[in-house]
Amino acid sequence: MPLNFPTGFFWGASTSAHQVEGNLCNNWTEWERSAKRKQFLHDQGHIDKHGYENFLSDVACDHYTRYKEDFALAKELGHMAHRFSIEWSRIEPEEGVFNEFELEHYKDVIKTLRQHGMEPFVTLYHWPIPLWLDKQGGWKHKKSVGYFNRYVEKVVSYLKDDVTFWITLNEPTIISALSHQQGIWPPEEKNILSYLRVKRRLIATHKVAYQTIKTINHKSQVGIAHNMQFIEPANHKPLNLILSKLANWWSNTFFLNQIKPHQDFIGVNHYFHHRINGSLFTPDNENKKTSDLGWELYPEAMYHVLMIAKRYNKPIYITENGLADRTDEKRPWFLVESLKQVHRAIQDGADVRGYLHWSFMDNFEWAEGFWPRFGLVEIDYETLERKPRPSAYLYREIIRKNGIDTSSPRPFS
Ligand code: IFM
Repeated sequence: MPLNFPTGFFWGASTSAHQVEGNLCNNWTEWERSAKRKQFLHDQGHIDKHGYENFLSDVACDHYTRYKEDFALAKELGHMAHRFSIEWSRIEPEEGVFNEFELEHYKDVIKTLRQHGMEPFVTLYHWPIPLWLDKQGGWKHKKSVGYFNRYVEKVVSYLKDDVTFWITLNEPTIISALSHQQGIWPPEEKNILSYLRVKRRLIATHKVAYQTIKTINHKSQVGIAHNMQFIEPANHKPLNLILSKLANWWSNTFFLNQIKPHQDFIGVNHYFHHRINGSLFTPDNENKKTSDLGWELYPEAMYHVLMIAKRYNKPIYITENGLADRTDEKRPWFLVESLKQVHRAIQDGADVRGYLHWSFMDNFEWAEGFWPRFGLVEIDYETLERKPRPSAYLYREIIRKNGIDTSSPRPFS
């Protein structure tokens, strides 16, 4: 039985500037090159295992110069939409100084997408910040809301006629936690007060940016890409029920509730499932199937997060979903099974209007570097050759049919 998706459903993939463009100068590139980071990687044995280059974003996929070739390939692979991010440090390399050349670059990126019939989903902040802001304390600085708004005003005014879908912030709950609570990402802070302050500031940042974008073009559709996790109790013990509710509130609904009137759609980035059994920090997952990063592959979780998103009565776009799978043995199975769950959620009333796979191509996976391979398209980092994986062709078939053919199940190997 084929499972058909709604007419006009957006099929495509996502990337972000720092992970694919190359040749950047921002707080992440500085952190990647710092002596402290190098020492850490060395002490942990990561350099022996993966090589130091793995941890330096450097030229990345050189997407900055190859976007035309990449979009031609996306078109050939049937994509109808593409999510990418604009790099703040390119647009405003010095405080208050805007680079027209870079604005024109992104205008051409969007024009190229449109020439190929692809709808751009444009992210304004996908984690790195310009060095001048970093020196002032980044998101901890009171003025960061206004700084971001000034950048948004500049970019959106420039591109207002070319873009409908704007994503102000990518996964604000994740960047605030990993950078300021867990101390894994720059600036490596483990300070609960900083964490709460940054999270609160990102809420304000989104609200202000939302108003700015809508004022510039009221037809714009504005939201965030929110990391949504399926959190469930492992059993009926009251403690697990309470902890699950608490974690679900903090990770999934708190941020969305705070910005409720300031979003035209819910952008869902989905990767994780947590079975809570006595602890908020050590989930008790079965992990029957896992990705190359050891993350559990549990497609049913997609259904549950979409049903949470449905409560907001807004259109939903899946702005990220995917897995690290170098050999592409698991991706076909994961893709089809996840899409079955998307279909199920649509049947149950979720207004899902698009699916953007993470990622279009292999890229720089933050602290892990280049080794995790998330791409529908494989990158040979020696030659920068692009090579679609088999799952990219499977996805093309799904897009062509606007649905999944369940009569030929995909085995999981
Ligand atoms: O690579 C990231 C992306 O930048 C944000 N969402 C999760 C992806 C996989 O970890």
